[in-house]
Parts: sequence; C-alpha cells; structure tokens
Amino acid sequence: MKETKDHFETIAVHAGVKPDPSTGAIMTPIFATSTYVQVSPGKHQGYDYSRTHNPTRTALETSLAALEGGKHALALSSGCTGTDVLTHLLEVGDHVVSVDDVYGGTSRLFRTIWARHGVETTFADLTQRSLQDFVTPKTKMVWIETPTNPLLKIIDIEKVVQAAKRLPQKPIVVVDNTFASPYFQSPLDLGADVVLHSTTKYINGHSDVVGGALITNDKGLLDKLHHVQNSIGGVPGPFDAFLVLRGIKTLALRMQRHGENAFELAKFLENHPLVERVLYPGLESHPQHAVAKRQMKGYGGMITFFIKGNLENARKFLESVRLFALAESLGGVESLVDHPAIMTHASIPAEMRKSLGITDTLIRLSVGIEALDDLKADLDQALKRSL
Ligand code: P1T
Repeated sequence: MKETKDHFETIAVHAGVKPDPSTGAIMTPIFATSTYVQVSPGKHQGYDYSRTHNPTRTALETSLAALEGGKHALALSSGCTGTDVLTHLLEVGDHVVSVDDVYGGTSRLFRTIWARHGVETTFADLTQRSLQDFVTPKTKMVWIETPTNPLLKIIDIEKVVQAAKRLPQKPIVVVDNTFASPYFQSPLDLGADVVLHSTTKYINGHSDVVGGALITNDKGLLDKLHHVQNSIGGVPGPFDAFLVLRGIKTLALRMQRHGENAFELAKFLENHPLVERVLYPGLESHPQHAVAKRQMKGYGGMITFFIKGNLENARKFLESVRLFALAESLGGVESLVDHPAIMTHASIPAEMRKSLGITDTLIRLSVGIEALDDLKADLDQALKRSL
C-alpha cells in the first residue's frame, strides 16, 4: 500500500501501516515480544529490546508524526509520561513558564515533583500578558496548553513561539495539543518545538487506553527524548499501541462529529436560562475567539460552562445526566461530564483554583459522537433537575 501525505483523512488511515511482509496481513501485528533474536552480538534487524523499540509501536509513531505534520514521534505510556520525559531534559535551577490553566496532573507534576528536584515553574496567564513578563535567564521550557483544560482559554501559539525564539537561551516550546487534536490544530507549523498528546483522549478515541505521544521535527531533540524514555521506561505495551493505531483510522470522522455536536450544544447552552456562561472557542462571545479562528481548523469537542446557582445545583445536574457519563477523561466517542474542582483539577490547591476561576459551578463537557438531539435533550432535562 502506498503511503500518501495528501490529506489528513488519508494519513489517518494509511500512515505507518503496511501489510505484514511475512503474511500480507493488512493490519499491523501486535508484536507481543520483549526481546529479539540476534544473529551475532549487536547484529539484529533494528530491534533488540522492547523498552527501546517495538515494531507495533514504530508503526504508531510513524502515524503520530504524520498526523502532526512532523518528522519524528515517540509513543509513551501516558500523557503525563510525556510531560515527565520533557522535563527530564532540564537541569537543577532551570525554570519553566507554563500556561496557568493546565490539566491538573500537569500542574501537579511541575509543582509537587519537579519543584522538589530544583526545576521551578511559573504559571502565567498568556492570554492577558506576554511571555517576556515571566521569563528569567534560566527559562528553558515554555509550556503551552491550548485550548486549556478546563477553561478553554486560547493561547496564540505563534506569538509565544516568536517571543521564545527571541530569548538568548532558546527555550523549548511545547504545545499540549490534546484538546484540539491534530485534526484541528498543527502547532509544529506554528513554530512549536514539540507537540504533546495524551493519546488516551481523541487520538485513541475509545476510552480503552492510557497513552501519550511526543512529536518533533528536531532529530537531536528526539534522540534526547528517546534517551530519557528508554532510561526511565515509560513505554506503551504493543496491544495499547495497536489499539491507538486502530483508533487513529477514524480520527478525522470522529473529530468532525465531535466539533459539530459541540458547536451546536455550546449555542444551545448559551441560550439556556439555567446556564450562567458558556466557554467554547467557536462562540463569538469567547474572549479569544479571533485567535481560535485563526489558529484552529475547528473548535473541538470540549465545552465548559457555569451552571446557575451553587455547588448543590451543579451536583443535582451531574447526578441527573443520563447519556453524559460523570467521569474523568475526555475525547472518547461517548459523551462525558466532569466537575473539575472536585474531579480532574482537585490536585490544584484551592486558592490557585479559585484565582483561575475553577469554581464549584464550573462544569466540563466532552461531547461525544451520539445524535445531537439526544445529547441536547439530556442536558436540558438535567438542567431542569438542577433547580
Ligand atoms: O492521563 P494522561 O494520558 O497521562 O494525560 C495527561 C493529560 C495531559 N494533557 C491534557 C491536556 C490532559 O487533559 C491530560 C489528562 N486529562 C484528563 C484525564 C482529564 O480528564 O482532564
């Protein structure tokens, strides 16, 4: 089968996937092996041990790189492993500037693990102030998440990249592209050095794998990242690699539907009398709508809204949904609902959460691919029960 780089849909189906040469099997085999026979010491077919490389993982990495329009990818055991592997590139005394509203686990890793190992992080609202206001001579990594989790702030990637490139120490600019997916946003094209994914989310899309990925055009950087990964061992098993590769084939179709459903639901919620405020990058009321319109090809499947009332009203709503499942995570075909303050962002200190605006009435939706009318009806009945 000939690989093509023409369109995203074609890449999603074909990149990295070749018929197995020994059998013709069209699907990539699950190479369930820890080791590989060598004909002479050090003489092998490119694989010596599965922590280092595995053929099912190689196929997934080829696919991931192609999806992001990048040259190289590493598949990892989780999104958090990707954050950890990147931060391992830094040294004691180095500094990170991170977007303030990031996934709770990313914030936790910077604040409670890496801070103990001498890497300090400043959390910055890069929608309001520029990168220059936060950098020090020791700033070696800039961490962008956009859209952010859970407030869906949109960071102007190109602007931050340009500010970073002007610094003499040339910090690595990382973009966590999990919320947008490569279907809606291509950070490498905007100058980012590395893209991170929690493949647990849209890329796999079926809520049955925990995985991560790093994608870059820089071979030197890839080698350093692979050295860390191989040293600490954060690799996915071959079955997980196979599942993610299988999920990717429908990524374009799924993202299209996630985006359409979310856009309609965002408009529905914005006009609902029991909703205080809706945050969705596609709405003109979104503070960074213009940036989203320029840098994204669509606005994604995540919606955040503030329900009218207090925690009790939020609780009643969350206990009343029937189709939306109350669960952490996002990006699967089924719709999920999350209460960030109690669930996904509970590890962020209360004061910090408060100053970010992650309140008791904040609700996050991961809109699935079900029929729009059913999702709308579910939200409507649950909102009515929130009173
Ligand atoms: O769960 P893991 O695969 O380790 O991915 C971590 C991660 C990284 N980046 C973003 C933007 C994320 O949303 C996540 C994981 N997020 C959730 C589990 C959640 O419900 O928000």
